[in-house]
Amino acid sequence: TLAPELKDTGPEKLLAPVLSAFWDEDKSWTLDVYKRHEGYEGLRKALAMSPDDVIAYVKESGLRGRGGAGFPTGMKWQFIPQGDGKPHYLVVNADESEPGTCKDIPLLFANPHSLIEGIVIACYAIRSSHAFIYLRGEVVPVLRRLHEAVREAYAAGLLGENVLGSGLDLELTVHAGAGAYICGEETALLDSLEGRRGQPRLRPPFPAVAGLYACPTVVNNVESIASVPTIMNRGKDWFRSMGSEKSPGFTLYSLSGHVVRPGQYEAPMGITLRQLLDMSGGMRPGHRLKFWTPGGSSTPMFTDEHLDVPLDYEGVGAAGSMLGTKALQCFDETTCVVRAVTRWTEFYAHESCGKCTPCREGTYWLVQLMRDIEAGKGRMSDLDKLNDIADNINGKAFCALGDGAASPIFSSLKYFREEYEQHITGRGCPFDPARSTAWA
Ligand code: L3W
Repeated sequence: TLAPELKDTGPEKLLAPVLSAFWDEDKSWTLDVYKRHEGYEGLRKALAMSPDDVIAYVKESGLRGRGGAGFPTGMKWQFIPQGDGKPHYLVVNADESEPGTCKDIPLLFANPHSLIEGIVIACYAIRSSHAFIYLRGEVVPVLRRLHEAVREAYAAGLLGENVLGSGLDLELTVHAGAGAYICGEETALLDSLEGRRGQPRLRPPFPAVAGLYACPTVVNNVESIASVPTIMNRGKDWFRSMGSEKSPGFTLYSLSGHVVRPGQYEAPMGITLRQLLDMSGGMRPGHRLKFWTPGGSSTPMFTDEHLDVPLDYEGVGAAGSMLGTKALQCFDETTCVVRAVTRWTEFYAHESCGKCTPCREGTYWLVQLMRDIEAGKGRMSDLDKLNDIADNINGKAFCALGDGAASPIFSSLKYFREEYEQHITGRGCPFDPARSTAWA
């Protein structure tokens, strides 16, 4: 699915800095600097079109949600019923917390106006007069910066009454969550925003029909909305000239782990981890890639056999994983896969909201088994039990948190069963015997 022109391209030509184009510039987060870089030009173009035409344009651009699921953004906007007499809301999901994912927070820190401009365009399109940014509460410096950017936008007439003389009245509220992974699930986020304990709601109805305060609501990821202004300004054909047919455009990949230069790399959809490693100096000297996640720990892990899988929804999907948030965590041969999966499983058990039994009980049980195996106290029958428990969570939990917890179990057993067995037969971790509490 990789666009033909990308197939033999060298690493240096692959970078496509758009959202990250001026992150290094002095005071990159200010309105002045943003305006020097085509800032709010996309909005001017959008306001010259009808709201329905803006929705159609975003749909034709092929932009897909950057928060994990890859749902077409324009289609989501189109779901909002018109003429229903109810208020419509836009809620931006800035609750970034998927393990390994670190793209929205740096984007908000360095270039908050790209999100604000995207919000104004989206609200004009879906006929909303109130938008919310639900930000992860711990990132206080980002919260301060967002508040400052919103203040600047109000002062410049880009928010508030009659935005740029268009007749659009728009209020933007920045809300800080209290730091729960589950609140990144769109319906738990809405409950939290309404002042309740953040737990997922049954879907359908989807938020587009009954979302915030039971009104039609679009919930979009930060990067999805921040990508809209450039699409409006430079055009959908420009956007479609990058990436692949079904996954067009540019995107932010977060590269972390045992790589020489970790960080955010903005490049077309559909490039490969091999190409990203070339850009980032590769794995640390003297070491080789052992396993990696295409989109955070919720996406089934890959190995060095998958270095050439195109990082788009189709390529990664066909190879047996999910693109997710494009959080590429790379681990070398010094990493114990059992330890890594134990750590992730502890995360899911800790973050499980407790609403549904498969996730609440299943993640707890997985942690007990994983800890035992890691400590050299496991039995061979535990491996089938792990698979069985994960199978009873996967697709049976209330929301995607459960599926996310099951996925590292399935994929690590698929690719590294031998390493689990070594922990059991050797009664301890072959990588770090000091961590084992062999009990024979
Ligand atoms: C109206 C329909 N709307 C679907 C909407 C729906 C949602 C979007 C995608 O999970 C994944 C998850 C994580 N009418 C609709 C409709 N929609 N059908 O489309 O929905 P869905 O169910 O495909 O996915 P989701 O529930 O949004 C997102 C994975 O992303 N992930 C990311 C995790 C990141 C965080 C974080 O950092 N906070 O949690 C990583 O892989 O596991 O599978 O808007 O309403 N008929």
